[in-house]
Amino acid sequence: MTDLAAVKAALKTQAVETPSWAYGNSGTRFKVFAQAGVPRTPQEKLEDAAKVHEFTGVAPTVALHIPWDRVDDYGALAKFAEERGVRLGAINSNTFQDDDYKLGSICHPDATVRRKAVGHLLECVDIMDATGSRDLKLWFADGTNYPGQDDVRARQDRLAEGLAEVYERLGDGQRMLLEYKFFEPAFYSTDVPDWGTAYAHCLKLGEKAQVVVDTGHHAPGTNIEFIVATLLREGKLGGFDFNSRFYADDDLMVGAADPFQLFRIMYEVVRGGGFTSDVAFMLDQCHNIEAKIPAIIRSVMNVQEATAKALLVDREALADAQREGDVLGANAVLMDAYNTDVRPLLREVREEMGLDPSPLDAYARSGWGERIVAERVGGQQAGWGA
Ligand code: PSV
Ligand code: MN
Repeated sequence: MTDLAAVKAALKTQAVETPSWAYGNSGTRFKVFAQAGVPRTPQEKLEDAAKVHEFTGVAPTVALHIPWDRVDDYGALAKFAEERGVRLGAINSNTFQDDDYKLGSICHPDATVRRKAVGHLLECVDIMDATGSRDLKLWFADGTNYPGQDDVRARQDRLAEGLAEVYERLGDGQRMLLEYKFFEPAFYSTDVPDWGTAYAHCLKLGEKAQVVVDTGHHAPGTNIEFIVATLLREGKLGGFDFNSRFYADDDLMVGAADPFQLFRIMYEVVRGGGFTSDVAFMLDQCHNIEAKIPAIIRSVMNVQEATAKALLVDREALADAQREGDVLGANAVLMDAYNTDVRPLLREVREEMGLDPSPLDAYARSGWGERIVAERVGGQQAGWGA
């Protein structure tokens, strides 16, 4: 039997980090569709993120992307966030949008470009000092398009050297989260393509270096929950970038494409003790055609629902069935939890937290969506590169 009170208590402590870039305009390589009311500044992104937290109660931090969220005074930005009930979360670096990075950043064959990339990463740690952020999130667009284009092994050496310099700069309580992605923008080889490569680098660097699993960064059919279980077992799961994919790195709402996969992942998180550890649960999504704030609220709720189902798994009954080799019985225990309608439970949890049981309805009633459309007129809307 699962202890419902414990499940509820766990759900109340959940924290999902929303990404500042999800509030801005985004699109595909074909078109970025602008939406009315989109933030023009990092501060306006934080105002929107504060609304997501206000109505869900479980989205207390916001990830920043540098340079998209560059400001003169990061301490003041952190204060601005706190005044609205949220905090600044992971600092995401960007070594993929300058012309210099055509052949890579930290793995580039030219030492001058590598220095520039490492300089940017060190600047991100300076920003973390000012914002009080714990995590530096690293994703490298580095790789090659053609066999022979560069020495793939030398690129690994350059990567290790650059990462080591940044690692040395981390302060107490700060971490470096290394993200992998199997392809794109490079098409032949990618310098951090998979969890094994990320893990190998993190292991050598030390305990402040951890792996990030972006759920969209895998080939079709990859058993992501196995990766999660393995990284947790090794103490190397730093966090998630949640989103869902139908084809490649689609960045759609987490849990939209495959809620069962999200449940399986969250089950391994719960099973491996990751739910009560330092694993960062972040969203990394882009809302190209749908309303952004409701889509982010929906995504947070999808993570909550998958977590609730994972917490409801009768672990004792499962262990018994597994021990007895009861294949169908064990599968049934897992499926019973997955097939539970957890929406009434979550409504209760929200009421007990002093929230409206329906975050989306409460948001719609709040008038915030209409207010930002009316007030955010003129100026340059935030979007990729801004
Ligand atoms: C790369 O596709 C990525 O997932 C990294 O996390 C970046 O920081 C983010 O997208 C930018 O949207
Ligand atoms: Mn990501």
